[in-house]
Amino acid sequence: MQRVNISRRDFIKICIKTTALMGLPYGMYTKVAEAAEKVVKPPVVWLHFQECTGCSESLLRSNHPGLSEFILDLVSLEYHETLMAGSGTQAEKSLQNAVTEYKDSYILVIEGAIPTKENGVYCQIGGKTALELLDEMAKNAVGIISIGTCASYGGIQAVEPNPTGAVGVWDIIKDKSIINIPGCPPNPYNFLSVILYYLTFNKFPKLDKSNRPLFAYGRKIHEHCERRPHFDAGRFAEKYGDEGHKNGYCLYKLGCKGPSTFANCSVLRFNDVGVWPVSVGHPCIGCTEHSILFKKSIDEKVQIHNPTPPDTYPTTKPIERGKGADTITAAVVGTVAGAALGAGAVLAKKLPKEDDCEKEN
Ligand code: FSX
Ligand code: SF4
Ligand code: F3S
Repeated sequence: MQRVNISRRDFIKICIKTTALMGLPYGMYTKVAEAAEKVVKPPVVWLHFQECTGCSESLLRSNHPGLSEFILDLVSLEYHETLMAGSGTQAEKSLQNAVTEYKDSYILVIEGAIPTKENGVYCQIGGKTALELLDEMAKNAVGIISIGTCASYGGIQAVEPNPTGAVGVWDIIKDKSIINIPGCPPNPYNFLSVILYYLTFNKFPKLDKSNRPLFAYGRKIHEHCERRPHFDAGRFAEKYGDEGHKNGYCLYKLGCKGPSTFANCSVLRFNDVGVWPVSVGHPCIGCTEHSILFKKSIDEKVQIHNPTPPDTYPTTKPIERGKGADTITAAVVGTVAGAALGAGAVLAKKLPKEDDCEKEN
């Protein structure tokens, strides 16, 4: 760690943060740290298919001291087209060497979707299609991590009419543990935590029905959103740049998919400066949800309850002392309607959810 400029203090801080993220008791961070210090690193083969490389970028451009170095030091990266120094036949040889040397023990990381039409001709590396490469490399892997929404579910490539027949890894490989870490791009800490979980417990974490680690995707972002009090009080931004938007009101009416999106963005945040889409005024577009991302337009509202116009979204104004009853009534109606929306969300939370189911992996 010192070699890659990570101080003991930073090392412990990252271990504590990931321990909390994995939902483990605080004291477990010592076990996580021990696992991270293991001399034998798990070999990782990382393949790129149809994607923008944003997943690797988000991991490498993190500005937390040494996070990318930390991640890259945890594993033995045998092959990664964007990062490796070798190219051409030299690179292909290192891929074959990895398969021979680490048969049945390497973790296969896939970034990007896999085109399936015309026998997969739309993505080829070293003369092999992504389909062939995935099939070949999956056979001898101990497990597969699909990083990003593209590798998990097809992502932007799979948008109708999906000209290349792009799909996610789990649509093709059926006989391996597949851990989906969706997000476009995903938070690097979620990837780091899956690796640390594997190193600590020698198995992959529990997954939801969409094969996402429950510790990271077990709750809706709406539950911990800082704009939630505005949602509950019926205070919404109506248009970009209006007073509500400037005042940090809830973005539901601008199409925020937070009430239907399972992810930890509102808690974990991005770039180590505490931001996430909603905090900077953009509605969540549900980038971790295969039924939402690129399927619902940005301004389309997700259903929370059956709205009963016209008082579902009343205009709300701050209650000012000494003002007429109208203003107060508007605010009170707004609060009641907002509470109804909130109650709808709470009720929905108690109903069985598609992703509530846990899977042993
Ligand atoms: Fe996809 Fe990754 Fe979106 Fe890009 O490479 S998840 S297009 S941000 O980054 O695969
Ligand atoms: Fe936050 Fe969006 Fe939920 Fe509003 S709808 S509280 S902005 S997650
Ligand atoms: Fe994606 Fe929504 Fe989080 S768009 S990054 S799931 S806030």
